[in-house]
Amino acid sequence: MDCIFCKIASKEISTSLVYEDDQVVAFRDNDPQAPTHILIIPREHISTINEFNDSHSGLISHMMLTATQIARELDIADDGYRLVWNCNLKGGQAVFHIHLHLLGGREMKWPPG
Ligand code: D5M
Repeated sequence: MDCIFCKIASKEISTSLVYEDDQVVAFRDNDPQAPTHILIIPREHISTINEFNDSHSGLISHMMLTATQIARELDIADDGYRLVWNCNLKGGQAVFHIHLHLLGGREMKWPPG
């Protein structure tokens, strides 16, 4: 499968790695929308969050906990940050391997565009 995030997870493509374990990889977004912009991806290929089912509950929890841990480690937790899942084209998804955006280091606007 020709998936850029699978290639990042398998280290076929190098990236600015922030964290990795047996389930997830976190790296800096190459088109940052905030001073801190990290993507947390599962090693497993899942195209969109529409595919989530009960078997993914542990993974979803782990991705969220990884994001909050990275936010603390990068010192954006106290000021505040945003976690975003984009789903499908109208949801703003461009890469079809799910990823959780962690954005911080600036004030966020609401509603998002
Ligand atoms: O977000 C997809 C995000 O993925 C977008 O912010 C750019 C980022 N991206 C794409 N390719 C790379 C590589 N190779 N390294 C780092 N970041 C990357 P979406 O929610 O799908 O719009």
